[in-house]
Amino acid sequence: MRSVRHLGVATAAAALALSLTACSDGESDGGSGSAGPVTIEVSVQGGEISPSGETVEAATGQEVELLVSSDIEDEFHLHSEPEQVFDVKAAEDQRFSFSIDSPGTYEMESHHHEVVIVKLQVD
Ligand SMILES: [Cu+2]
Repeated sequence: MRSVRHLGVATAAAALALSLTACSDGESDGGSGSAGPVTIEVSVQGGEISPSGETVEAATGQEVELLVSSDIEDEFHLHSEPEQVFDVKAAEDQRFSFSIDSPGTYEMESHHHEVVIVKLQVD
């Protein structure tokens, strides 16, 4: 199966090139051992929050970065232990970062809207 083998080599080379040039674009690749942060973009606009309850994976101790754009003040509440609270202002591109040291699934809520924004699945 020569063609399959050649395809594998090409894919590996492409992946290597990608990792050399794009080490911090925030893409979660699901457990390659990458130490880069997991970035979660949160939008609060006109009473709508996105994402809305999606599961986001992170490794134990991995930095998780929230990038929040909101049109109102809000309070995001991460149900980790200890709990963490992020004071959101009515502003674009606010950054909050944290990490979680124990495996588990943790909900992050908006207390203003009383909805779950993301579920962090930490392995
Ligand atoms: Cu809460």
